[in-house]
Amino acid sequence: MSEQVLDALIVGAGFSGIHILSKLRKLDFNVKIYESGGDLGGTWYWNRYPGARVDSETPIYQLSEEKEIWDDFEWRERFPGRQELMRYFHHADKKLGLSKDIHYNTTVTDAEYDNSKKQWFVKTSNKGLSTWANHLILCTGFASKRYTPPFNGIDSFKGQWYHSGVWPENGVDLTGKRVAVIGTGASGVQIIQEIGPQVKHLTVYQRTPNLAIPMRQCFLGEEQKSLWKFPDKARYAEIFENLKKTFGALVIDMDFTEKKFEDSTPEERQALYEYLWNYGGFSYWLSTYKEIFHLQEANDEVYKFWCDQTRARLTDPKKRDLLAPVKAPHAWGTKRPCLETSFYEVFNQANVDLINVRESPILSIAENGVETEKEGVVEVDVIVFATGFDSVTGGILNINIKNGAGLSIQDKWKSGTATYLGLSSAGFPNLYWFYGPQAPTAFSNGPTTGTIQGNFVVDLMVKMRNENKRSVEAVKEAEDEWVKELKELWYNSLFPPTDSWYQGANIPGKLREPLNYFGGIPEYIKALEGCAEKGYEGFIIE
Ligand code: N01
Repeated sequence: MSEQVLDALIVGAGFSGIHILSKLRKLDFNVKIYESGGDLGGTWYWNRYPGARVDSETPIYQLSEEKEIWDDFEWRERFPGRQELMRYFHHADKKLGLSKDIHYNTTVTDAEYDNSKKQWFVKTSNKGLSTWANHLILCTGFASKRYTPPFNGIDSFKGQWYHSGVWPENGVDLTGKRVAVIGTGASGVQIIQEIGPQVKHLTVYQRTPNLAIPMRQCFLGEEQKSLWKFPDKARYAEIFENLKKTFGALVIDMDFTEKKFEDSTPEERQALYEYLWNYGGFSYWLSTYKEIFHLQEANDEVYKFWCDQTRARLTDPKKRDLLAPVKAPHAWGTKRPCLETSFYEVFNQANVDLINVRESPILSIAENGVETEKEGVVEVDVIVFATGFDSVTGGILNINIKNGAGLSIQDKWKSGTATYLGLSSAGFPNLYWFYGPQAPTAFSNGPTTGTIQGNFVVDLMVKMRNENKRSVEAVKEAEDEWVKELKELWYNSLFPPTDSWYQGANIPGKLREPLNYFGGIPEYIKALEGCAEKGYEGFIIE
């Protein structure tokens, strides 16, 4: 079953996918979305684990250009939970009629470019559904390929086990159960603090402490809105514009301080840290000193502040040393700092144990529990793998993508990911991706980055339509230049020594390389605008 030729096929119905769908439709392009899930929402469709909520606050974390959506949508929480986010996506659907152009439960498996037609042929897992498309736009997100470590014996486990990224739709009743959680990233932190008070016994397997900071979550009643200085809707358009002038598009009315770390007194710095600590949210830490990510001394000071605050919340000396060690496990912020509400207090409960898998590695999953070197088998009823994703590149590389010469993107990127402007790759015409490799992705607000990149591609498609052009392809030299700039930014920061998904270090065997652009949103916009103003310099359009 093959559809007519589409102007564009979009893969994925999260923020980026629905923004470009709606924008292209308004310009009379013939466009569809293929989506693996059974509903809108992208990452929020799949991440249904207990306590799932976003770490970016209202009103930042939403589509900004679709006034039809935000104008009459009321967020109820400062940091919206998964249900609230799904309510937003359903509201968006009602307003924009998105679903009529979305094929759900449709996973794109293959895409092959035909040089003579100048079109992509796309195959799916859905009863042979396939299509030709002039442009292929991957909105697969940075965390769609789940990672479960290949522990021995996993198939022999007689209880239930789940990955955080594909939690059962109807939930899992963990009341009174013995549960193991492996992993303490953003997903693990949220799961642990949510289920700790419910379960009979919880054993947490930690490899690296998460340097988590308080969320200061609240419901948005009128009183709280005034307390937290929530902006009036009349200011939304201005706020959305201002966001694009800040490093990560993650904070309202703030950015990195003008004043340098070394030009501030220790008292001034302490006062700023305390203010941000009490305000909540990690995004605001991108509003202190740029030097935190470049100067070890600045980073050490922030770590010490974090450590002192956090250690004071923990009662058990052994857990305190594991969760908030005096010596930093890595430079603060070089691995995603997560937000928490009661994560540390949960470890003060008698029913919660913490195992350091660096000292006592997991040997196997036994039929009745998790076996580690020192503890032997800890018996559990349920195991939760909060072990993350083959991030940033995984969603793209999951699809068998081949260019007109038969070269796969997997082969092209074997010795290093190579993109131009973090949204296209030489040798692969009419193919784009958003919120993926070599863009500001991990250091930015998803809806903003997806919108900026989407608008760039929409303008390019309009130009091509007006000029009767049919193919656009990044030039290898332009790509080399982008990768060089990206690497210079990365290797001049404190990020490289830290094992994180920011550089592929969380997946055994994955090439360690900078996967995100650390130049900030304003510089990224400048690069895109500069390219467009110079007639899409770095692309060949034919
Ligand atoms: O995944 P992660 P995540 N043995 O990769 C551990 C976004 N997100 O799903 O740190 C033992 O961060 C691993 O240990 P280590 C957000 O951007 C956002 O939590 O590698 N442990 C780590 O503790 C986030 O950063 C939100 O040493 C093993 C954990 O598993 C990104 O998604 C919520 C192991 C994986 O953590 C990914 O977050 C959720 C092994 N073999 C996600 N392998 C919000 O906005 C891995 N680990 C709130």
